[in-house]
Amino acid sequence: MKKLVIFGFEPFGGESINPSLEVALRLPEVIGEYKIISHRLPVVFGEAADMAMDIAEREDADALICLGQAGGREQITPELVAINLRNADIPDNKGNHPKDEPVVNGGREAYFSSLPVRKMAEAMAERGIPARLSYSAGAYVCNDLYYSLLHRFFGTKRRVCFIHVPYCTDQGRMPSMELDRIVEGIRAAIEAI
Ligand code: PCA
Repeated sequence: MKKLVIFGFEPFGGESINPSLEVALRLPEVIGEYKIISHRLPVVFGEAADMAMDIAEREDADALICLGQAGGREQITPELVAINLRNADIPDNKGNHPKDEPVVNGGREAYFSSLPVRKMAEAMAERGIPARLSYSAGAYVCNDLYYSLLHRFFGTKRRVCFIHVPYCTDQGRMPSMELDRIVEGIRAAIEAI
């Protein structure tokens, strides 16, 4: 059976939960032809990526799906692009706040996802889950992780994508989505790989 590692982030920015982690932990053990393995990552530039790369190698993952919270978004948004830029409007969980730095010195400007993100967005929408493709994962820790994984695993069997999710209803912020609905969406997205 193929292995899919799914990453969720710890809370950040004053929140007590991060829906990305809650979703990663609620997925079934098997989806389609994939065994699902969930891991939690720190919201820290560089550290999240180093940890994720180690886990991907250790698990010999075939696919890597990173989830992250995108407060303010109304839909689940698979990300098409990762850019070689770090920029923080708020410090990460270790107080780093880089300004316009590269993720990888000398790395190319951007990578496209190596998983079929448009198809994944469409699969969610067909199930009635609010979803659309996004063309910017920002320049914070999520993009840092996404760029690092695509850079490291470019041309290998390990395919990678990033999916931003809205706040979940339990966070008491708007706009938001029920956790169960986000789980259903991510499941539909994985089935579409
Ligand atoms: N969202 C942040 C980092 C961690 C998370 O869940 C981001 O979009 O960069």
